[in-house]
Amino acid sequence: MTNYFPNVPIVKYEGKDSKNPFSFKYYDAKKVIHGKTMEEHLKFAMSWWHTMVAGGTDPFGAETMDRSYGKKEPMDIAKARADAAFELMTKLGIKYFCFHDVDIAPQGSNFEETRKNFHEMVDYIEEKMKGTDIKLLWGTANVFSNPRYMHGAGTSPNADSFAYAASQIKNAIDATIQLGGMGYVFWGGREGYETLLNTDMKLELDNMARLMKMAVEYGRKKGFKGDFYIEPKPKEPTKHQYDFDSATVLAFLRKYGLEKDFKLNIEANHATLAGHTFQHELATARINGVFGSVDANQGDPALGWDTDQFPTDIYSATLAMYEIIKAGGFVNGGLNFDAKVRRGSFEFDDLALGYIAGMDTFALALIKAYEIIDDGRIDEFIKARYSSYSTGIGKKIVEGKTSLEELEQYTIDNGEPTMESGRQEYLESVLNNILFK
Ligand code: XLS
Ligand code: CA
Ligand code: CA
Repeated sequence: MTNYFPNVPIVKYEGKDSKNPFSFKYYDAKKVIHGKTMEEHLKFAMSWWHTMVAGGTDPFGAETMDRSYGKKEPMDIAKARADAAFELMTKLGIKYFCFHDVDIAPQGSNFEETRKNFHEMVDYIEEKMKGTDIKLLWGTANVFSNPRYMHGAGTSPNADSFAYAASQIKNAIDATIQLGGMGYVFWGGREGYETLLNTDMKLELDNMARLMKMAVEYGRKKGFKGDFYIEPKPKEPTKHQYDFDSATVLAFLRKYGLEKDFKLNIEANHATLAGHTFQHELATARINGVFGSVDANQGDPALGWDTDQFPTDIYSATLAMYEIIKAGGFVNGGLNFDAKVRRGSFEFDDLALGYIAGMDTFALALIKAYEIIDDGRIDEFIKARYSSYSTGIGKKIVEGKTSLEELEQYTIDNGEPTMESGRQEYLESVLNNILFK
């Protein structure tokens, strides 16, 4: 193994009383909880872009982190990054990774050259995967950074940009299949608009669906058995992103008949940008049968943008795990840390410490979510709250066996409803009681 992270040991579970920063306090990979190991429940993944590539730039400043691993030539840097990625994943016990095409290989001077670099790096990574149990969670194409996508990709007014994006997506699907990935993500980076004064919204959405249909047809033809995902986000970079939130994406999928091939990849920070909680977005996906995968990170409530921080909010993470368990857990999906260290956390050690913090947060969240379910007070309360639909007139409503006329007669006979408290404060205290016991 390479030694790009000399201070980072093979990180082990040492329990909650350990003071060793390079140890897990809650994540005990092989510990069985409700019939599955923590590792199987959580399916942690590393995001290539934030971890191996991003150097900490922001609109006001240059990179603070060197991610060239002592190499000069673009292909040498790409290979060193792959070596470093496998070292880090091995040391942290992370078994999955996710990437965009542009993350793993340098751009050439034209499409063909870029494609050649890309496939060379896919082969390189395939080689690295051999002899490890590290897998690809999902692949995707970056069709938002290059200037040719300034007006969008699938929703660009320029058909040549659309075609370019389609070509990138084709190659990224090929790579996903080659590396055995079970997911392919569409995050609509610039699929949205700044002003309706220059936008044909209907054509843009129709075209986006056309691109997705072609991707499904191509992927299935090539033998891809996994899930396609849309990752909702309400804004940033465009003012209005078309994939605003889970409910909006669901309506899009159903309108264009894509709901059988697509599920959702829900990101915590995107949920909060949409004015929802992470739990709300997961619950919406769950009750509509489109829960797929998760990008676990968090925003900062005092900042209105996508800060992609490693998740440490145990309250939000626990309620997210509660939803994920209720959705039946991950099948093809997993828990990708689409998270980056802060610009000031520029040392290599910080990367490992960021992942340890995030993995421990979700490990504890998994334990606590099952405690909530086993405790039963919250689920029983919800069940009891709707018990009027199990008998009498409520049962008739649910079974579709009544009418406005009958309900009117019922109301005349029944009079005013007897109301019951929603007990929110009590339930929040139950949650605290379980979290901090
Ligand atoms: C950006 C998105 C992006 C997707 C993959 O906000 O989170 O990183 O997950 O393109
Ligand atoms: Ca994401
Ligand atoms: Ca994000």
